[in-house]
Amino acid sequence: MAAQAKYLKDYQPVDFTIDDISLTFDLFEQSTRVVAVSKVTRLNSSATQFVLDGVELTLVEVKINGQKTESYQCHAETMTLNVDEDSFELTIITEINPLKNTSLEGLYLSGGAYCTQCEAEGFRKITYFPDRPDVLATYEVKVIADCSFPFLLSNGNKVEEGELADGRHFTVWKDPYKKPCYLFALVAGDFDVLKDTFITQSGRTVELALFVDKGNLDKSEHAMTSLKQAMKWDEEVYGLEYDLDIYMIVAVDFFNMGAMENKGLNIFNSKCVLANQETATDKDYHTIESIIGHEYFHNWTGNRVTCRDWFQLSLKEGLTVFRDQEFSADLGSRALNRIAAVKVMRTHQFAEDSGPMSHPIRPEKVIEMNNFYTVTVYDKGAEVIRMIHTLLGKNGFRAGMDLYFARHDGQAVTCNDFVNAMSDASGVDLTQFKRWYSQSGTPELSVSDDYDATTETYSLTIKQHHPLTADQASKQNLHIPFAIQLLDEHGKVFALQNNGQAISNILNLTDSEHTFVFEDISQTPTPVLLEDFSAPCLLNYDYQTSQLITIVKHAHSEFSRWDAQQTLFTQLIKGAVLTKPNKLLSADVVQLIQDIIVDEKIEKELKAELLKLPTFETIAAQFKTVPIDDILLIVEQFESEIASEFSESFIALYRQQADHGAISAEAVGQRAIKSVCLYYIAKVDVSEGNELLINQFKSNNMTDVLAVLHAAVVSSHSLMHSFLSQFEQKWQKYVLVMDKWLAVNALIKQGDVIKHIQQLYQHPCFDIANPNRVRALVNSFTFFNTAFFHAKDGSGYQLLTDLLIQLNEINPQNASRLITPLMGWKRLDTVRQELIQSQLKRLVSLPNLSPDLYEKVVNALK
Ligand code: B3K
Ligand code: ZN
Repeated sequence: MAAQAKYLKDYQPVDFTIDDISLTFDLFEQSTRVVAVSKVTRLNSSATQFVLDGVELTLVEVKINGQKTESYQCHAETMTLNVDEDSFELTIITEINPLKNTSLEGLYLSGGAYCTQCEAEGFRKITYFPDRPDVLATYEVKVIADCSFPFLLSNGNKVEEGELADGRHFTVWKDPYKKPCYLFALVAGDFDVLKDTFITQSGRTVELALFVDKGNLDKSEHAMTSLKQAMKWDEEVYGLEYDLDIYMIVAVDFFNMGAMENKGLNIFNSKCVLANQETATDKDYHTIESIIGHEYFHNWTGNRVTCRDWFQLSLKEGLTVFRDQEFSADLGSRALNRIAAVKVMRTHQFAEDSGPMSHPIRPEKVIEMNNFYTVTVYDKGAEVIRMIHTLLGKNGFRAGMDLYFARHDGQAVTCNDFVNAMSDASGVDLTQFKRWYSQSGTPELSVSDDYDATTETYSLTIKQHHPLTADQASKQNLHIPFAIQLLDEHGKVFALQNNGQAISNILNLTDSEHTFVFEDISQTPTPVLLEDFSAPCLLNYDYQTSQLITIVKHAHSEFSRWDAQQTLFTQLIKGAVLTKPNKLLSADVVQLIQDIIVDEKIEKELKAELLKLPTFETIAAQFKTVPIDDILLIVEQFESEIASEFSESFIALYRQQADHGAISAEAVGQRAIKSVCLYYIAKVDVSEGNELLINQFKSNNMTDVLAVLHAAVVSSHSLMHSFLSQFEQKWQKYVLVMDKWLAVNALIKQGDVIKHIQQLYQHPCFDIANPNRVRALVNSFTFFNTAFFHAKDGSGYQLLTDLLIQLNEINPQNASRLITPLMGWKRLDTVRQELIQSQLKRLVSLPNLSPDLYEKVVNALK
């Protein structure tokens, strides 16, 4: 039977709810007994059947008010209980097999420790329960296990513990806050613990505990520091205080996502916790800070106020991503954080929104909910919140958040409830704005302008256009905040005015076309358009190269400078794909790059960004049919020209960077510059450059070491093999670092690349059941080894599909995430289209295709 779709329009409140549940887990690897005692209340007096979800459970017994009953029916994924009381106690005893559970959803074993993952619909793999987020209950949990598992953890506060016979022991946990079952968590294992405390703004002391695999305490400090910073930030910016006496984080190796915000007991992928200078890059440090913050911020946006149904996922995810982005921006560089977020949008979200899985941030139709933890729901969702922030201003937004919590604390609500609180608190009309929640696709904004020197007026005409998407056949105009700045030739900003009245630099677009007129503009201005990426849109404006150079060199906004550089390089590459010139670098671009290299005022990390070309996807987005081979060729040519033109400048710039080996922003900036220099230096295999590579490879800092390894591999440098094997020798026992090695190996561009990757499947550190290992190797290949993944003999597509067929049985969620690079096949040339289609057909014909892959493959083949 094909998997069934669910629709937002069909939402119905529950007939029965569970207000309180007591769970007892008697943990055994292959047969864990779960006793669930629930207080059930009938909400709809005419209902006589209580339907509970349950998957892969062995049912032992059902009791109503303590009496064994047979008055139920079990179906494939539900149990229907016949009921004639308004409130009763329901006892359900089930058995589950954590060892066999490779889906990493429900209760499973990770490296010998028991742990759980219940979002979105994993609680049904633990016991029969109405597994939906609008059933809010208080939980008491008893965990029983062998004493070889010293730590037995669950949500809330520990209220009891003790010894039992046969070398077993137990703990009892009580969570005073009502929560949906997706926030339930249990962990049992042996760990090292980093402890700390945090004193809240009201003076309460909260215990903090970070549980890591034995021997990893030296890699846990950064996560703890990040947690304390997040707790403080949420108090300062939103007045939100933590509400339990203890906050626990457990790091596990087998995890499908980055982390999970279970109430009081976050479970993290170890890769998003563990870091020290030797083993983690500066980017890893940043990721850890942002994910620790993200999960902490969920305590209010997600846990205290949760989602009514899963279609509302962006209610908590879009908002929480926005909050974690602002947290990182306040802690570090606002511009760099914005650049990173916009890269994600342009590289991944735009592609998703123009492909077969296009969906609004509040989807309307879902087969497998796990397929909707997407860049659209998360990152475009965060952009939508950011636009609300822009429209309301800082104070209006804060008033909206305050009202949202005042109205909805302890409830399961909708995106509409959130937007209503925002508009009610601020008085800003968000009626048209709400369409962002229901409309998919990337809006296209076309801008034209006109300057009249005699009247000194400048007019800007902006049109919004909404291309149709796979999921929607009609589109409406959106309310788009369009930020601008007008610069003179030196980068000075013109005041915006009309009729003597100041005009805000945020223009409100609501119709298909608007013309804005600005007076007192003394010379043809250079417009900075969609400043700070004020709306998640594509922009069409016919920039002159000289205008872009003015912005890159003179704009005050660091983001705008980077953005103009991206536009400049993208335009250059796009033009070259069509004309195939012998030389790409014109004199003015050479001058610009040289100026950037020597400019000592530019912040270092920004300088590094300004010296990189746009991502493949950013360039590909410029074409209806993506000319893969041409883009690769031109990018390669462009980079080689930069590398040889500036080879001495890069070496000089490199030598200016002192080696600090620390975590300060300055040190991070220096490493970023050294990395970009080495990237170009490695392309010119000369002895002076090679010396730099060899020296930096000896560093004790992973950012430095990985930069060398990456530069050597992608340039097929003569030192590549030596570096790879030295790295492997040194780190073979530490899997998280070996993930970096796997990822770099997947970028090799020489010899039989497919065979090389197949051989890596056999490497002692590789484990197909571990999502980190698989993603490190395979995503790196499919996303970044573009030439070989898209090889015209189809071998790259086949390699991925072979793996998906295996993973379909082992871990469908992971399989479904890895299929992304095959989804956009309609935008490729006909040869590749056919090759991918034939692989998708292999998948669709599998007898046991999981709902996860089914939903994607069927959409892709439509
Ligand atoms: N809420 C979790 C993600 C759950 C994934 C379910 N497949 C992590 C987060 O967004 O914070
Ligand atoms: Zn989240």
